[in-house]
Amino acid sequence: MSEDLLKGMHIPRPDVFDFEGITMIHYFTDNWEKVQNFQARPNDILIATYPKAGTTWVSYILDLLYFGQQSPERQSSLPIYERVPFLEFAVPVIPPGTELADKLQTSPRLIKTHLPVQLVPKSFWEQNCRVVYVGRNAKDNAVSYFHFDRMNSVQPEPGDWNGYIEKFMAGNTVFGPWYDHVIGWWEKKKSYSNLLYLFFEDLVEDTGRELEHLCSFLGLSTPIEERERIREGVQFDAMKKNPMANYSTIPVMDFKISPFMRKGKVGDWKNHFTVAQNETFDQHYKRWMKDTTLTFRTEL
Ligand code: PPS
Repeated sequence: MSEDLLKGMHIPRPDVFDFEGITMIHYFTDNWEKVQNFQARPNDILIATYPKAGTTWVSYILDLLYFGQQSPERQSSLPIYERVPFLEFAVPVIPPGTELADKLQTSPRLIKTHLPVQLVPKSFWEQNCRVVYVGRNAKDNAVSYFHFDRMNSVQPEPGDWNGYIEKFMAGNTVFGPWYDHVIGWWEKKKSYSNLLYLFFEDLVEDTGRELEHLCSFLGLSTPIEERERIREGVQFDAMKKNPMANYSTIPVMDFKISPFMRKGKVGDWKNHFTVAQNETFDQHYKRWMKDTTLTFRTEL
């Protein structure tokens, strides 16, 4: 599709509805039959996250680990959302995620999803695909999601921040409750060994260490110098400047409202939560998370 056509395209804000027990919008369910019947291949790598947990960061890291040495044209002209198709995405600004994934020429194919574990197409499990899950603490995740919903017309209107936290706590943000998402994938890890569970906070704390972690999970022996180059290339400031990684080429986001690469910090929630909001959130959090061994850091 030509850039001019894309710029003129009006994407109406969608309504939410219940879909298989989670809050959804039609942009992620319109292609559902093809999503559910998607044929994964044994060497596919699925990058799974709740929205705004570090998907693009890990996608770009994996892309560079596997294909960073490929042609300079690829590095300068193929945006991340085409390198790593978003499986359930069905917004008429780019081809549906299933189609982009089917057309990928690279091996392994890197595929992104925000689906909760129970809705992932079964072929990924049947093929024993490797899965990298990224979790981010609920407070920063909620803040990031709020700003994303403000600037992205594919998402429902977020309303004000106070109402948004209520919605987040009630599990009514798109893709359902953050709580169930992070726990569902955490539980999956117990029965499915091909799953690496990473944390956004760990990536911020020591990207190099997490890169090593990824390489060992994926069985990659990327030379140290190359790993160091990748570590530098995926720092927040570098990615923010990089049009292939910062989503500036997709027409549905208004960076004047808020950029995709917004802050990239742990603890930004402190600039948003009032003391009262924080207390209510903490109490609610304890109830939802009381039965899990999963813990998150809200500051470093
Ligand atoms: S999406 O739309 O769900 O795919 O978004 P996602 O990529 O999961 O999350 C976007 C947030 O991740 C931050 N980000 C980074 N932080 C630090 N370093 C790097 N390299 C990096 N890349 C992306 C991005 O800034 C969003 O978080 P916030 O808190 O809004 O800044």
